Amino acid sequence: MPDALTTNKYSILLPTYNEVENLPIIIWLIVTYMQKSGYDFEIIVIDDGSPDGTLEVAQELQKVYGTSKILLRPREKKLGLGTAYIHGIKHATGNFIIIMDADLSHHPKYIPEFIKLQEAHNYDVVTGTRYVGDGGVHGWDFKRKLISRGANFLTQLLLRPGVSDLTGSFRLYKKDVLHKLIQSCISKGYVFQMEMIIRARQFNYTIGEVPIAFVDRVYGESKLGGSEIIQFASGLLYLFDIHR
Ligand SMILES: Nc1nc2c(ncn2[C@@H]2O[C@H](COP(=O)(O)OP(=O)(O)OP(=O)(O)O)[C@@H](O)[C@H]2O)c(=O)[nH]1
Ligand SMILES: [Mg+2]
Repeated sequence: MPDALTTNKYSILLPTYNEVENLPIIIWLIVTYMQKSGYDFEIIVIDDGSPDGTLEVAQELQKVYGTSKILLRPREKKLGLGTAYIHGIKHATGNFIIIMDADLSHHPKYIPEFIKLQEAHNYDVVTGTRYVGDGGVHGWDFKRKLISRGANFLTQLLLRPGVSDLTGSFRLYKKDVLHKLIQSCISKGYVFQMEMIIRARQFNYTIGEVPIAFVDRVYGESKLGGSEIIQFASGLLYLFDIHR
């Protein structure tokens, strides 16, 4: 057994924009769960010039946990999530990449589960899902649940991707797989996460799923609004088009 304990390394990408309250907690949780399970890891924080001082807090955390565990790869200004991932991958020394939000919506306790499932089947991608088994969403109002469910239902209907949660962003990838997927994706925002899975299917990558409980952010601002819904609808049509 466990090969992963000796040879694999997991680079955890944390894109941040105004996560000053969340960052210390998420990093503490990641370190706790990763050390407990014995996997080799590094955390790469990609902060896009947050005005709330996230980067300064990240620098303090780096002093606590060490420069080999916490890598800081900041950018000058808010340039979006897609390019934040690309930027992070460039600096990743692991052969696996884990992508997660820094706002505590994605609990680090699931990371070892992702890794174990990946090892068991040699999956190219493992994705968290809110829509099967013990998965679920907490803290969302009815409108947001309806939008998320509706978006997912429509997508399942049109694209039949064989994966139950397309808009989630808590995932584990083989590094070369993620690299190829990001380069082939052109969507932005929520649609980006969906396109990643649709493309993964096109390339015949194997995908595993782990049920996760998703918790809405407590600190910081949420920004789902009408423009996201329109963006989603047009993105879905685009994916439907490339899918045929
Ligand atoms: N580096 C970087 N990180 C970003 C950017 N936009 C968002 N993030 C981070 O990406 C993660 C996901 O963004 P969220 O704002 O939580 O998006 P969401 O979950 O769809 O929406 P809410 O949680 O409701 O606000 C969080 O860790 C953010 O701090 C960006 O432009 N650059
Ligand atoms: Mg969030």
